[in-house]
Amino acid sequence: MSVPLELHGAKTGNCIRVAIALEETSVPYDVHPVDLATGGQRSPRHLTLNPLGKVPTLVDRSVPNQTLVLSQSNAILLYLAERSPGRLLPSGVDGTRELALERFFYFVVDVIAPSHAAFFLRQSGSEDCHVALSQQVLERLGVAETFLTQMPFMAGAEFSLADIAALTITVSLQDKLDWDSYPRLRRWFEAVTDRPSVRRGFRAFGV
Ligand SMILES: N[C@@H](CCC(=O)N[C@@H](CS)C(=O)NCC(=O)O)C(=O)O
Repeated sequence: MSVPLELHGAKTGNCIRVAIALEETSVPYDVHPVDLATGGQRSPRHLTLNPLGKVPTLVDRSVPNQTLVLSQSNAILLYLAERSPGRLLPSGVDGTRELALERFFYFVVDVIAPSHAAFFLRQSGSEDCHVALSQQVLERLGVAETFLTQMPFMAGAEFSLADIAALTITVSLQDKLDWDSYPRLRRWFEAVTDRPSVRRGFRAFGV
């Protein structure tokens, strides 16, 4: 019998992306909730897994005597893609895999990371910088409209890591987007949020 993976995390974008990837690949996993509100991420138990005191953390005990612990959400996503060939990244050598990776990194580096920075700027009282960076994040998300010109998903004919990366940030910005300007993005959003794996991933840490 296969040993379920352990996903230690909470209801955050970084953790939900991992849960969606696990659901999409049908890999058995157990959720280990970490209560961020009460500092569970800094508990001695969690720190033995992730000394940075962050979530998500994935533990794979499926290979005897070789427990694998990963604590960067994007490294986890790439690991899951390698573990299930063809499910989260195209496996062909025709450029489709490279496009999926390019778009995945676009959302992770050019949209999600500055969005986190904008949140930090607001918390630290830099309102002008927060507003300017938030506007740029929205514009960059809007670029996704061009990715969808001839394809149903962010990087082609198949759902991939690029869609997972685009999804959680779109959910968090959905009230700020001028949807009428982005008809393809709207169609994509409606389709991917309706996927059973995505629905289950969003519910992994509770509704
Ligand atoms: N680069 C890390 C960031 C991890 C991270 O910042 N996690 C947040 C939740 S999404 C966290 O653990 N916050 C609690 C804290 O910083 O105390 C990743 O992508 O996994």
